[in-house]
Amino acid sequence: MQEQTLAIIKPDAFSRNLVGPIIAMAAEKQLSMVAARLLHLTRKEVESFYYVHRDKDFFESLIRFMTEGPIFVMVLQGENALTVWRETMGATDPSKAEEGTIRQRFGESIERNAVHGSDSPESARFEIGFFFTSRDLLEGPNS
Ligand code: 3AN
Repeated sequence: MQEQTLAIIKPDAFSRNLVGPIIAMAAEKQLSMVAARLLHLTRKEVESFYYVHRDKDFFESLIRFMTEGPIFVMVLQGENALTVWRETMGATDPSKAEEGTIRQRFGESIERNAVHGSDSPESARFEIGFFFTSRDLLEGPNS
């Protein structure tokens, strides 16, 4: 099934110039970029984006991390894009991520784990809509 997922290259990876290598890893898995933006999130934006985690102990620290520098946000499209991108990222905790995954290669800790990917079709819809309008998508269902 053709799907679209939201992917973020987080501040830790962006600041280490890892946008290129990470995009290359997505392309190797036949995921196409259909929208992209470079931005520096505000505290309010991170609070809204990660609102499902608002009650977690790590929420405040996650906000600090996600606002510390620019991020690269993109919509990736392809066959089973949600699963394929999550497999390409690896486990949330880089020390548990499989060999060759993005987080195993580039993640520094469970928090500073280089990338984000939507975890369900509902999250993908919310997250894509959070950053993009249908006009921003090159070849989406609405174009
Ligand atoms: P994933 O990004 O693998 O879907 P989530 O949705 O559980 O993981 O967590 C969202 C983000 O919150 C993670 N990418 C990570 O930056 C941070 N995070 C998750 N669990 C922890 C934790 N136990 N301690 C610190 N930060 C965490």
